[in-house]
Amino acid sequence: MLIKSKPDILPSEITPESVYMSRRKFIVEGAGLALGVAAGGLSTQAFAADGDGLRARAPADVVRSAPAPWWVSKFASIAPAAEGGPFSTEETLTPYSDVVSYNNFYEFGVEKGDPIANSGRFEADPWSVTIEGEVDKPGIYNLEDILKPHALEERIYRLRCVERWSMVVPWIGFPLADLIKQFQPNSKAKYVQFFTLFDPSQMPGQRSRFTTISWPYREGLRIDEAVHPLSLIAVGLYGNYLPPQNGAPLRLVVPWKYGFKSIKSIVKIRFTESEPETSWNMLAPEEYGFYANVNPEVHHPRWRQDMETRLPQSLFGSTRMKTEIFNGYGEQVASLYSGMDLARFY
Ligand SMILES: Nc1nc2c(c(=O)[nH]1)N[C@H]1C(S)=C(S)[C@@H](COP(=O)(O)O)O[C@H]1N2
Ligand SMILES: [Mo]
Repeated sequence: MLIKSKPDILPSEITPESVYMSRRKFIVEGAGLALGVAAGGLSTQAFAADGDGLRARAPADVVRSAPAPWWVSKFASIAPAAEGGPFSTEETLTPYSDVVSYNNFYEFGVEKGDPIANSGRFEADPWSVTIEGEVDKPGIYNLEDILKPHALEERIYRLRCVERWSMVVPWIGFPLADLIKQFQPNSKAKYVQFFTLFDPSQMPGQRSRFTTISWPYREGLRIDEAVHPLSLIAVGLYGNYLPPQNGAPLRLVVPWKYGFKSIKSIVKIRFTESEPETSWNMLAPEEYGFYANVNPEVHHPRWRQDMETRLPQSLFGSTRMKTEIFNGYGEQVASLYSGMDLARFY
């Protein structure tokens, strides 16, 4: 079959997920990233001096002026990421202004600029997380209890969206494995499922008539994927706390899987014996599988997955690059899938 090669990625190609939400809308990308930052209430006040030593810092002129949540005090002791190690790429970081203004967070709207525009008053503090299912220490834990035992670290990961764009983001967080150990799943726990906050009063996307996601947004991992050292619970980025549009106050980051697995603003974690429901799979099972490992050979029915555009996009074009198996983390994660047919378990 002849595949027409295109000179560059088209806006219509990098917004497929929103097609479900509003088929009639055409989406204009890229322009107005800087405006989006202004509209989202970011100010020129510098981020407090906590976190000295972190390698990657948000530029002072684009950081939120809102009172920093208390957990930012933990950032002071974070060591900078050791570049080039197994946990941090040396690739050029995607600028902070893009990371916080070009987002998928359908709870706040389906367009890339919606999350920053609509999440300015989002309340991420106080926050609690319910732990339930096949676990020895179920309960409702406040964020402090969840964060207290863990040392935070910086990790610089690639993030590859199924829409064929990618970023390089310096996260702050701790291994999901450590959080799982904290709550002691029992021997029946074969999977772990995550849920995002459901609060239509704060999340306009959950009130939308066009919505086809059955809220709350949910995701899941096999337990061996969840305890893999690359799986991260992030509470910050660029030396600062997570802005709401990136999933405040805590989110998952699974760098070898498509971005939709990296669920934001988690309020519930459930340990299960069987494979849990996941939002995009519920919506379109032929297009979005449970595994969703980045794979240049297994194409989404509407979009090839062998290339990606690295953000930022500029007026002069953008960086197209080859997509790597497991998003470049194959050496570390391929063994999780040995013997599995990755085309069948997409
Ligand atoms: N709750 C929730 N989590 C979500 C999403 C969402 O719509 N809702 N979008 C996902 C998708 S498709 C991507 S690509 C990443 C984007 O993360 P970022 O905006 O921090 O770059 O978040 C993921 N997590
Ligand atoms: Mo995505």
